[in-house]
Amino acid sequence: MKQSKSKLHTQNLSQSETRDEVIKGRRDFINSMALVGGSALIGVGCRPNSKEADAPPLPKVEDQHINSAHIKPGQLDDYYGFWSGGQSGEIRILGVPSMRELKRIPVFNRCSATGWGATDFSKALLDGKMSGDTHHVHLSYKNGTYDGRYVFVNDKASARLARVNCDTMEVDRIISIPNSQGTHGIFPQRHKTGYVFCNAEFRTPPINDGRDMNTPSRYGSMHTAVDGETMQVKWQVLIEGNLDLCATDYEGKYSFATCYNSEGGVTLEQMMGADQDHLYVFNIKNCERAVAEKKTITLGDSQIPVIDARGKDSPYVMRVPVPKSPHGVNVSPDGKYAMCAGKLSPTVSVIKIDILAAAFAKKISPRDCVVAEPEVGLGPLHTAFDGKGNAYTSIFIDSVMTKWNIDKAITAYKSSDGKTPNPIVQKLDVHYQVGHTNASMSETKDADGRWLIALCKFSKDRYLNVGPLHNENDQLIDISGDEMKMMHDGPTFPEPHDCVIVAKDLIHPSKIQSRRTPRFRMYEAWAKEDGVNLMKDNKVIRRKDGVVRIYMTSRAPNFGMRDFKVKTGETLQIILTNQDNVEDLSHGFCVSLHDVNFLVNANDTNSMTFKAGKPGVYWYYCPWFCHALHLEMRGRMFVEG
Ligand code: K7E
Ligand code: CUA
Repeated sequence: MKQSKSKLHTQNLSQSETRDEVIKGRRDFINSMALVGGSALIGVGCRPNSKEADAPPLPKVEDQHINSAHIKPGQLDDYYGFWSGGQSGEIRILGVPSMRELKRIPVFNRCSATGWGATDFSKALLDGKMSGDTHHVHLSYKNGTYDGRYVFVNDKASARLARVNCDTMEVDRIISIPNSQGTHGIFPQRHKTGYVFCNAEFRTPPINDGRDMNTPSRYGSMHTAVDGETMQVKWQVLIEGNLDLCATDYEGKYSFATCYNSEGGVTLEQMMGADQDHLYVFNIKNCERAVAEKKTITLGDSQIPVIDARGKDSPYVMRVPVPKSPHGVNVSPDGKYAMCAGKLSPTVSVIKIDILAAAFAKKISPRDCVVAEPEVGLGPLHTAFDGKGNAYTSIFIDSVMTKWNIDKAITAYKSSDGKTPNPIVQKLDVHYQVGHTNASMSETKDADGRWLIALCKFSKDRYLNVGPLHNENDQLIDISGDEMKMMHDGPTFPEPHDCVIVAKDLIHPSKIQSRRTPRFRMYEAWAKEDGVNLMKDNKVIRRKDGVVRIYMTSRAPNFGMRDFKVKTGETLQIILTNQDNVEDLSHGFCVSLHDVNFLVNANDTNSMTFKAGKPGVYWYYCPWFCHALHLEMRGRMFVEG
């Protein structure tokens, strides 16, 4: 089926021209709202309420019997999808292409099922905070592809970075990013587990202790380098504008950050003021040199070295001018280009990475690094790749995915009319208002052009009505052929901003709890202090500091202690070790009327601290169905006055 790209293009356009009026009407409504002003684009809270809007959409997903996304019962998926959980503060693991949700990893949230947020280890990590806003999930790299060790995720709400250990699929570290608010774009280096860069989206007074509150001209934001191995903050670069999305190159030379508020505005109108903003390019070697040579400052209580790069281009940072309020930045799998999506401009600016050095050396101007700027549609946000020379940009206002050819875009940019050849290959409708997109292995040198995900912010009438809070709609698109084909709808709980799709062979979690994470170092230290063998002993230790540590074991369908005695008001610490070394055999520990409930996996130890309540008998029990006598797996806590 040889078909010229241009023919395909015309076909698809004519297809969408004859598209059902219902959808057209609906979309026109949204577009008109979005075009009224920036506010509509940012808060498209204005859902259509017209009669047309309630009409059912066309059945557009491919039938299941010809659907390449169909995974039979018992069949395994080809990819792990790591989804950010948005406002839920968690990470989710989906199987791709089935889009089955396989797991939720609590990160910044309180999770009743696992006890995350209440267990001793998680409580220490979370430091009293119970909510988060995750946007960007990325894995650690080696030589341009995933090394299967860590998942990093940001918390925009409290300016934190968390790391999940892929062995246990649990969070092992959470750190706060100093001098920052709105930690948004993050991206790890791709040549090795080096830095994870974190962008502060909100400009604040550099020392934010009450000074300069009403002097926004003094505000700035931070590009922060965190060591992905030790999770220590190494250095920061202070910038005048704000920093939105983040990306790294493949060689460890540069990191990128989009800036939609080069105006330094504090209101929406001010932030939208200029027709031009920037892609910041950070020169990592030069930054490291400045840190080594102590050409840095410190701010307030923070001891982290800060490079003050506000105001003008320097050896540390260069500002590539790009049109109006850019959003996503994504680097192509061949490492050659950084794609900067225009958001309020219908374009994607293509920045050629290997000529950035010449611009840093002032041999060419920063704008000369832009080698293409194809028009892709209204409201371009993020770009994914198939490894075959095509880019796929999510178009928020138009609700389409635009497939475009990178080489053609570069040729067109150089051509006399700036438009020939037409780089646009196809536009595919998605439902509705797509934010992020990603493709299988797209963020690695091994992008394989198999699957594309559109994370749609609105689902409207796509599913059964479940009340005012609608689900999001994640759509799966087959990109293995010449044409994009919609294969699957997947409703998700708000709001997965982003996802990455990882070949299954790269991820190898343990099936039985591995006891090599920082959590176990904590328990081993406690056991040593108390002279206890975690794996065997069932003991109540009354410590000098007043804490009563109750070491207990479990083996289906028994706890190692049938009962124990404590006093009202005593601080109790239950440390439960699951002796069952059997795949999929989890127990848990729940103490009636005490708000104590946590999970203990096979070969796991977990713990929670609480105060003994009023005198009486309180049953503790195993909340995880583990055995025919699971309901009998319980014991009594005697609380004496
Ligand atoms: Cu585009 Cu937070 Cu990644 Cu959402 S950001 S869409
Ligand atoms: Cu152990 Cu139920």
